[in-house]
Amino acid sequence: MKRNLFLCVLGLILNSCSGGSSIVAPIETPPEYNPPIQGTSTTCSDYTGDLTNVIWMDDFNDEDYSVNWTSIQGNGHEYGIPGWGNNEQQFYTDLENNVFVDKGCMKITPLNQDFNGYSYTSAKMVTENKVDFNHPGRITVRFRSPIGTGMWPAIWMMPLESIYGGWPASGEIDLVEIRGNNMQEVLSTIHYGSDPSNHKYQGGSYYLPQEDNLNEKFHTLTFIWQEDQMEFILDNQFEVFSITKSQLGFNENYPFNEIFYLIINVAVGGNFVGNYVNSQDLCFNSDIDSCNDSQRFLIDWVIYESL
Ligand SMILES: [Ca+2]
Repeated sequence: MKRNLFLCVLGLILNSCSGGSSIVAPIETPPEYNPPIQGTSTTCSDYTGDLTNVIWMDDFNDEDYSVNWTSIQGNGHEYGIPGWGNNEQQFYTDLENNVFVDKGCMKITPLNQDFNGYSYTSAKMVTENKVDFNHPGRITVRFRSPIGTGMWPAIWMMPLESIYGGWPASGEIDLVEIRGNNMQEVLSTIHYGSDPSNHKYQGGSYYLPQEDNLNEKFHTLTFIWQEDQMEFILDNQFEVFSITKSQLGFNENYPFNEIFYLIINVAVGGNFVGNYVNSQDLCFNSDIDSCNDSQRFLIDWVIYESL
């Protein structure tokens, strides 16, 4: 996804501020598309696993999410990075139609909605200055993806203090990125490099069978975070990606042993999804009552454990 101020503008010029997302995973095969399933409001679960090692968790049983999460506004202009550095087309709001907690889930809804000169609205939720994450630890998110061409749901992390410099020098950790027109692919990626012109990334993807697709079933992604080592596991069994400091070739300024915060959002359009949006795949703010949860990003719970 995206990041930092004027360095990022430079990154735009150099076509390197996308968080690499557009670079990391060009569309390799024609995506399989299924029309949204019809359904009513989804009832989510309560976490039932072992609580022994829990440092922090959010099961989204409180309608007021603001204890743990802040809703970021805008399209990036305020941060000097229009389109959030990726040519994204949405304007983020904290309006209930874009983000709310319901039946045990946080639900993010990308919408057709004219707003401040943009054609789409959505939500971007961050734990910055509310919940910190560090190694050694394990972060697991249970989620279900919206389906639709142009949607870009993501669960990722940025450094709380960019002590090695602006993006990407202080790192970026993408736990989950999904293209809304491909419900079988999960991508995990890390970004680093001394400056935007030297942006580097490493990542992997896992392809689910159609019967286990991301839109019809919940999945979990676990980020196992150790000193000089990171591992991304889907559904507690499939490795999406793993990497070590030595594999990355770091001797110093390795940025991934620092404190990060969590981000959950749905972008609309942008380089990662090929800059094409099928607006009919998104709900309409003018007809919000007919919007169903298959077109929303559902976050059932987030759990942060010690190792
Ligand atoms: Ca829940």
